[in-house]
Amino acid sequence: MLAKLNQCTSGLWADAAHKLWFPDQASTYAAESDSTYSMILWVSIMFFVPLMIVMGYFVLKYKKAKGGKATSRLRHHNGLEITWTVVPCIFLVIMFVRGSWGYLDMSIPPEGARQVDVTAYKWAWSMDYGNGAIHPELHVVLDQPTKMVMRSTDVLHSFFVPAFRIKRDIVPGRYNIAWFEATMASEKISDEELAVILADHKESGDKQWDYDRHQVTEDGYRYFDLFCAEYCGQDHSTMQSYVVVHETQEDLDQWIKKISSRGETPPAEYGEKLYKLRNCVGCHSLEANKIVVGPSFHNLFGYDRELATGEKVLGDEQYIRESILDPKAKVVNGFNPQMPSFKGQLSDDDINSLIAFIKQQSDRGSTAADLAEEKSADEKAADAAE
Ligand code: HEC
Ligand SMILES: [Cu+2]
Repeated sequence: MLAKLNQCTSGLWADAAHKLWFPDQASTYAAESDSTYSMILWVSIMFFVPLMIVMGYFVLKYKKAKGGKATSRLRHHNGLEITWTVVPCIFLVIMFVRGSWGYLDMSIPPEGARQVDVTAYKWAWSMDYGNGAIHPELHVVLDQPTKMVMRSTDVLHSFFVPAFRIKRDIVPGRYNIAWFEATMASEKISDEELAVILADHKESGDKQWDYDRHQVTEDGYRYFDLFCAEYCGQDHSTMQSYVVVHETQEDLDQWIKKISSRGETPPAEYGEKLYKLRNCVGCHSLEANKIVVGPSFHNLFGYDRELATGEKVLGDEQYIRESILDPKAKVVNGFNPQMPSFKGQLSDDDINSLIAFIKQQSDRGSTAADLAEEKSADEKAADAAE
């Protein structure tokens, strides 16, 4: 009987309700989750509304008239007592059973699921696809289970993709596992359309890719939203990412290859890319007097900084490297030690690229070696001219 009630509560109600106010159903969980939700909602409404109507009616009907006498209380009615205990109980058991089925399914990743290591930190996401391929967007393959091993480097965050009906807290100090299987691929727009959007982006002068404005990723894919669903501090509301569902494994592999290596890109240019991708931009501006959460990168290189301890230290390669790997070792005066460590998240080459980029932001960015090189190049050019 349970199963039957179950069935009839899911289909109808769920269908009508979810189209009204739910996002796409884009994972294997979505339909089941929605129907459980709708069932609980409608059962609650079914009890709440009649109860309130009857209560209101009785309040009026049995209102004590002025000067009238109070009537005696009704003591007991077995039939009523049993009915209003047993009937809600049946509904509660159905809710519990359906909830547990869903929960168990979400808790146990199937074997052979593809793994992505997810790191949440104030206030961004970083997805590690292995072999140094790290990106803030989550990319997965259609109809294939993806298992996420998630950790936080600072406070409590929560992984939430509404279209997949998946939400999992990320508690610092432990691994938090979740999995899902996407059932709706992200459309890829044509190269011509993408070219128009890229031109628009360039023209806007935005430092970061504006997903809301462009409605596609930088690679031209439509996406599902990924939010942090746990209030985690100042910029919690901007702690968003984007999920792209590739139609085939090859398509995903190609994308991973594209993001994984610097290749021929010059270090400073690649450093700028990392500055955005790893969300340094969320806390460090490039303008002289603009403080976001941390100090600006403008004239960081080659100048003295004052530390919280009162010491002075020169902003050189060694200091920047240490600041990235072990930010709490030397805290800049006037700032909270809010920066997450990027140890194990950036390769040596990544760090060198970032340093090259930070150098560019300083008028003392050219080191003695650079100057000597420039000079010898000038001399060579002069020699050649003669
Ligand atoms: C959550 C915000 C946050 C993020 C993200 C962040 N930082 Fe920081 N960073 C800070 C704060 C706050 C300070 C100053 C306090 C300190 O020294 O720890 C700082 C200090 C620094 C310093 C020393 C600056 C100086 O003026 O002496 C460097 C270099 C630095 N960060 C580089 C980076 C790089 C590179 C990234 C990205 C890979 C990054 N940070 C990401 C918050 C952040
Ligand atoms: Cu968060």
